[in-house]
Amino acid sequence: MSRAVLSIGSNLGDRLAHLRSVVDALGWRVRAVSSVYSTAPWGGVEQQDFLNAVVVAEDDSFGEYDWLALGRELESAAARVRVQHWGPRSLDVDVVVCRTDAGEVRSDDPELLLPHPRAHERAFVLVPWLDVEPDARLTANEHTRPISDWLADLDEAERGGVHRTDLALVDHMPGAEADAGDRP
Ligand code: PH2
Ligand code: MG
Ligand code: MG
Repeated sequence: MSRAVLSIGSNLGDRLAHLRSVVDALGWRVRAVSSVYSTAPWGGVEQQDFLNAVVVAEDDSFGEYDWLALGRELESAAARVRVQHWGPRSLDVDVVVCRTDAGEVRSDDPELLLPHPRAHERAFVLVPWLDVEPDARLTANEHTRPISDWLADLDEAERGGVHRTDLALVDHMPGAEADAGDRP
């Protein structure tokens, strides 16, 4: 079993379509999809607001690098443009945490740091994640705490920049339906 929490974001082009492309590509792997949030840019680069969401996905045959590879493929497919570190992008897919039968994956690989080392500082990750896994815990700086506690520690300004929208990534929660047909 491999279960990943993916943070997805876009602030260029058709932002909602870019986020939807992730849910569509994940297909039967999707277990939960958060609301879509409009979020003030984090990281000090002046740029357009983002749309952000969190998706939980499972695939027995996947390891953590498979989630990374799939995320990168989808970023390319969205013709990702990134000129500046932490700057505007058409689609960003980040693996926040990954759990396998062996437990939670920890990775020091600079290409795939797990758990994501900045997730606990980002309301645009924690708020949508709470929608889909209200009891989730996250390790940062050697502390493992409920994500609601990490969120409570953030500045009011940081939390206040994250607004739930009426936009949706799925019309209904995915289940055993027609497009589940490619499940192995
Ligand atoms: N992604 C970044 C940098 N800043 N800010 C928001 N609000 N949402 C993002 O997804 C985001 C960001 C780098 O990945
Ligand atoms: Mg990112
Ligand atoms: Mg990224």
